[in-house]
Amino acid sequence: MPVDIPSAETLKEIYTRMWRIRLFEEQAEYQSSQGKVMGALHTYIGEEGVAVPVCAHLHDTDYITSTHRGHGHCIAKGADIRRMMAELFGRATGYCKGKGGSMHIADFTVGMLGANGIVAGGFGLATGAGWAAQLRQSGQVAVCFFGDGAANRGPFHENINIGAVWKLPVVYVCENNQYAQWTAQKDVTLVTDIANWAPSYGIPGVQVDGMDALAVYEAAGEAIARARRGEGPTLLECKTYRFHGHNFGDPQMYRTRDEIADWVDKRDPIKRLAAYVLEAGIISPEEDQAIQQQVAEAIHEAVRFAESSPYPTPDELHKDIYSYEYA
Ligand SMILES: Cc1ncc(C[n+]2csc(CCOP(=O)(O)OP(=O)(O)O)c2C)c(N)n1
Ligand SMILES: [Mg+2]
Repeated sequence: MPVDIPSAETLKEIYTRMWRIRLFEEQAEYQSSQGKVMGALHTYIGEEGVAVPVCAHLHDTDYITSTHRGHGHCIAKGADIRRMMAELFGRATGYCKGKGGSMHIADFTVGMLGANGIVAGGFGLATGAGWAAQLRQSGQVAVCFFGDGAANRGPFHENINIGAVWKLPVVYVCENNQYAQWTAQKDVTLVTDIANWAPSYGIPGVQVDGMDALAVYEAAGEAIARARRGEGPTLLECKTYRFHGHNFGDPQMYRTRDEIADWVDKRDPIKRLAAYVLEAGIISPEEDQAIQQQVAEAIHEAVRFAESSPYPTPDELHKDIYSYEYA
């Protein structure tokens, strides 16, 4: 059992946000099956125990960078689910005016610097945000969420190295769900414990059970406090599992039903936190029901908001596009 247990208020908020991710994405998958969602959809279901307790230590002024699997990060950092749903529906009221879709949602007002379709694309952004915070001496921290697959790309090594040398206030959080698309991690690297890379760059590497929100809360708290003290980055590896396919519609031929059932039935991070908060009397069974109901209602409201919003007009096509012309 971790030593650093969140306050009852924080625990309720963590629990609520984990449900918000789960139900938002179940709804998004349903809406995808109805042809309402434009573009690809990668769900975070099963991994809620990572982003939510990490972000519980952050202020709106702190930064996070995300991945192609970004809804969980957005919701954990406090983004508006109505604008998120509208973006998935391709509507003008969405975060990117309906022109970006799931993989480009950002909300600078809460420090969410963006989902990212480029695997390992968040490293440079988070490291740069950390560098800017250091130059400003603002006390802000940047958290870079990334997958095990991203750890096999160059930006992982380059950014962690420079972050370590410059003692930047960045925490690199690996969501090691053991698969990159349809490829098992063990088939493409002999270093399956990502935290083991940390000593190569002279920083602490910490490994934690990513299905245990309390353990993640404690480990993230230490790493974020260290970054705020100016002592530099930590590489925090959270072992986790995505319950659904890589993307919506993935037939999942690369892993067995038994393996999936083992994680879903025995290690669901929401069930696990529910068991703790109910047992400890922090949330009563009635409150638990009320939380789930309120979250479900808010998500239905987000769907109504999205459906009743207009599509972007054709003249929006060439707006918000940046290009540089060489002379
Ligand atoms: C630079 C780059 N290469 C390949 C892809 C295609 N791609 C999309 S997601 C993905 C797997 C990423 O795996 P991981 O980093 O473990 O994240 P997870 O999907 O498991 O959350 C790949 C290879 C991409 N989007 N960008
Ligand atoms: Mg992965």
